Amino acid sequence: MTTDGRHAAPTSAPNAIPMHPAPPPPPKRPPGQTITCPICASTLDWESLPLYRWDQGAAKYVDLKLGAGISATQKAQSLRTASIRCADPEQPNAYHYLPYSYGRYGRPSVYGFVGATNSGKTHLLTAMIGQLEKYGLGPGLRHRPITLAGHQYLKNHQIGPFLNDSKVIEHTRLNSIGLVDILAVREGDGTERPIALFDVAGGDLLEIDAARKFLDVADGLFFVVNSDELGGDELGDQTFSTVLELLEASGRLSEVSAAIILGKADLLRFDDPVTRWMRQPDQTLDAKASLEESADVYAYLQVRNAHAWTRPYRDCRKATLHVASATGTGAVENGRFVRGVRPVRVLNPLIALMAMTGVITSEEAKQIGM
Ligand SMILES: Nc1nc2c(ncn2[C@@H]2O[C@H](COP(=O)(O)OP(=O)(O)OP(=O)(O)O)[C@@H](O)[C@H]2O)c(=O)[nH]1
Ligand SMILES: [Mg+2]
Ligand SMILES: [Zn+2]
Repeated sequence: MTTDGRHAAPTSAPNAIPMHPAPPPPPKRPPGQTITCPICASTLDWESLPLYRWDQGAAKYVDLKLGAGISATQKAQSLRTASIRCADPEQPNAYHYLPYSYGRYGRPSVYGFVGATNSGKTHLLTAMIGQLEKYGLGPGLRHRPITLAGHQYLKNHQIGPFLNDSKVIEHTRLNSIGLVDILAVREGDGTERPIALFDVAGGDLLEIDAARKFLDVADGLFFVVNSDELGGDELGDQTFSTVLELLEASGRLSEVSAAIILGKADLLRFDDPVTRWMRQPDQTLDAKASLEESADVYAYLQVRNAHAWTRPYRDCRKATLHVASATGTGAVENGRFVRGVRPVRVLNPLIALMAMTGVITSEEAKQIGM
């Protein structure tokens, strides 16, 4: 999908590609709950919207007809890859399409990545989803992908080449809507809660209104500090301040939680306390350790004269700070990380954000974030 309301070819719009069977029955959506469109912020009564499907041959969205005679399995399969259409209120006759699964399970908790171009957002997100697939979220937490077709596409075209073949991921296409994946998360025997992950090109965050519309619905943000740029600009990352100012202007700053990630931490592996935290376990829900790590990273950023990068910690509703590396290594030759890829502590920020935004609600989770 493109931000100007036209739709892109499905090869670049993973959610549009139907390819994966195995239907799990969806939990019921809370009755009467509306969903806010993450692209234009319209309020949508999800179940009343007509359904569409991507027609590969015609290269466009067409009406999805669920004939009266189809079986429950066929219907579930069609719905899993169906889309809904939203009419952009600001652009007459402009439409955009969202996966039907996006709002099917209730209002998703929306998380986005914020940081300048090259800060490492997409590698971090990819490593996060990859590690999640491999190791899960840790004790007491379960997850499953909701947009199965989109998730499969992501696995085949981004996560696999990155984790298995150590391939460098390309910069995020400018002017593209950044919904990357939707997951359902369940804590113990509790209800499943959907989370939606957004990745936007750093350049778009600074300039393109449409690309940052998801800020109107965001519950949590990963602010990615580029370790390679520390000390380079004392004013910090301009995308951080731009996003925080936009949230303040719309009165949403007090609703949004933040996980500040000192990313590409492999570049700082000889600095204490970075080296110490890199050796600590991932997939942990531990309020005491989280507070200690936050305090250490905060202090480290102060020492490195990077005070401005800690602003989300002061401004947002709740916040934590983390040490993480998407790749574990930096050297690149011919589009590959030459020493292979070994993500370090990429899941803790996700778990912390889920705790801060109320997706997980145990006593320990409630104590995460200041
Ligand atoms: N050393 C090291 N380098 C990394 C790591 N993650 C990413 N990089 C490098 O940083 C570059 C940029 O990473 P991206 O994930 O594309 O950055 P981005 O923030 O998504 O950039 P835009 O899409 O342009 O906004 C990559 O090409 C990698 O070479 C990491 O964990 N460690
Ligand atoms: Mg990117
Ligand atoms: Zn919309």
